[in-house]
Amino acid sequence: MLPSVLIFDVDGTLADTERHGHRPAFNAAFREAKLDWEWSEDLYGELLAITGGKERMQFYLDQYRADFVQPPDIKSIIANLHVAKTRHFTQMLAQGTIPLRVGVRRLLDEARIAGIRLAIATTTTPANVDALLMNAFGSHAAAWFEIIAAGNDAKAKKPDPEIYRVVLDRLRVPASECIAIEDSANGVRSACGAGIKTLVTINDYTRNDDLTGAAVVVDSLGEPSNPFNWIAGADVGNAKQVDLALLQRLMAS
Ligand code: XBP
Ligand code: MG
Repeated sequence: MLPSVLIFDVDGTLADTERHGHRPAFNAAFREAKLDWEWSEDLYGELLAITGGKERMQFYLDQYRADFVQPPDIKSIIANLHVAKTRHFTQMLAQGTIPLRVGVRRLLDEARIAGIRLAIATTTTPANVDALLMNAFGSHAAAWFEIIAAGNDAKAKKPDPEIYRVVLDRLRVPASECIAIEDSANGVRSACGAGIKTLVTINDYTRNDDLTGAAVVVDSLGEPSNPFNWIAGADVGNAKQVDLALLQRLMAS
């Protein structure tokens, strides 16, 4: 049996957006506001423990900047910084500097041809998803996804399962008919918490994450000319890429 629905995470899964996308966009917003906050690649790896850009900035101040006296209106300062950060991030996407990960386009095409329903479950801001889809696939791509659940669609962000439950509710499908595609521990906890079988494609920021609960872990969705490496979980046989045959095998495992 094939899954009826594939639910994709966005950041780190569809594209490697964090290191060379969100991180420099945050830094650009900080510079613009004349703040001496600068997130290195290593520091950003630690900050990724917290999902959501506004939540991540607050975490940084609380945990790393005891020297910064937080004014009473810190929430609105962070909200304004986040608006600027989203502007920088979407501009970077429009410049085409952040490519899709290996195998993403191929798997989306195969799923659509087979009539598998598609959805997105992400903690990122909706404008970021729109910009990513628009720049990677063109204006018609948002319509490929029946539900795009993002940002404030869930009160509690990943690792809470709420965003996946929102998708299941709106699609009116049981978790048992879906497969989630994620890249991180927070994503796995969220999808598995909603009872969804989860395939993980790790990236450089998440390769040491605790991915307990994932059905299978690979290092990309793979292509015939650029096969994935199996990391953990279900036996994938001789598979070189995540395709419909492998999804079918996962559903049965
Ligand atoms: C990734 C995130 C997001 C982005 C930043 O979530 O944690 O916070 O880093 O996005 P996912 P915003 O992998 O679930 O897509 O700044 O728009 O919150
Ligand atoms: Mg992710």
